[in-house]
Amino acid sequence: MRHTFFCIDGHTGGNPVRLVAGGAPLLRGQNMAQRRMDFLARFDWIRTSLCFEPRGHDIMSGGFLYSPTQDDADIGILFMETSGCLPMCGHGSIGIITFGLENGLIQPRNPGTLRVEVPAGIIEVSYGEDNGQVSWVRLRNVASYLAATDIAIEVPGFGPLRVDVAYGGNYYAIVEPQGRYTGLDALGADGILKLSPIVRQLVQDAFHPVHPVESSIEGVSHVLWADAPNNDDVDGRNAVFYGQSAIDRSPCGTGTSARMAQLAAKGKLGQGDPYVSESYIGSRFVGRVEDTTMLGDFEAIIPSIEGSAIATGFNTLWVDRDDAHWRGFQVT
Ligand code: PYC
Repeated sequence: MRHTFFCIDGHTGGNPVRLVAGGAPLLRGQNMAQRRMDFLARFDWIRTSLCFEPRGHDIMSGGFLYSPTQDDADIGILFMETSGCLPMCGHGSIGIITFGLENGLIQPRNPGTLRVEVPAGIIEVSYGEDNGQVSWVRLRNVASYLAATDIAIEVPGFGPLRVDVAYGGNYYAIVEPQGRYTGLDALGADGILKLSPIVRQLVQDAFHPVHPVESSIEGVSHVLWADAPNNDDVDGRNAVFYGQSAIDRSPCGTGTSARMAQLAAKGKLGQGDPYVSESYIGSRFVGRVEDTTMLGDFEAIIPSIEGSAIATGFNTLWVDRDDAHWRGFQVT
């Protein structure tokens, strides 16, 4: 049996985005959070076959467009990546919205703006167009907050670290320079890939966050290594680790939102403040603290993230069940 998926491939700030424009399954659920759980229960092979080798790789991510469940939303997005189906993905949203608009798959009610339903909630989007191409996308993200501070862990062979956990659409363990972590350049990609799964596991063992409103969102999935800027026009650098072996090539929309929430909670960012975030490869998102709010009992911010995406081509992929590796595989 052969399944065919028509994809638009591209990247946001260097990180891959695969928009599955044809072949998405029909999902059950009253909202995108329930549809996410239905997809994971019944169709996760679509994610693994399109994200893992041989059709994808350790860093692959993307998603699907769905009709929204709420009358006032324009479109729904379900995200996929190597680690699962994220409640929210910033670079993925920017890419999916760009490719969806450029190819007529998203029809905005009011050109220039969109209300987008994602599993983590509603994101308000504005965008600019130039000759049929989307030149920028700004997301008003979901409420983001600092969930825990100063979690003490001991990383074997590396030493002690104190880590905060913040939410920006996913839960992030945030490591600031301290002790033997002197910054991204000294740690390098090898160090990030080696230490991050250990840090994530130690933080997971110490603290299990659950979203105050949407209980299907839980657990620390990503590690954000924060660093000082190395340019006057940047506010902070980061390297975000996800899945088994991925460093986000973009500045990570939900990671930057979590970082802004952490800084805001510590009085280092205020309402209206911009935050230019730079990735491991030097690509940038422009963040801003748009508003403050409450998320359950937590003080939270509404961050925005602006960036741009580039499509690199159409990609028609087959998944043939006679192939011994039809679900895809990862080499760890
Ligand atoms: O941009 O939010 C993001 C993201 C999450 C994982 C990789 N990128």
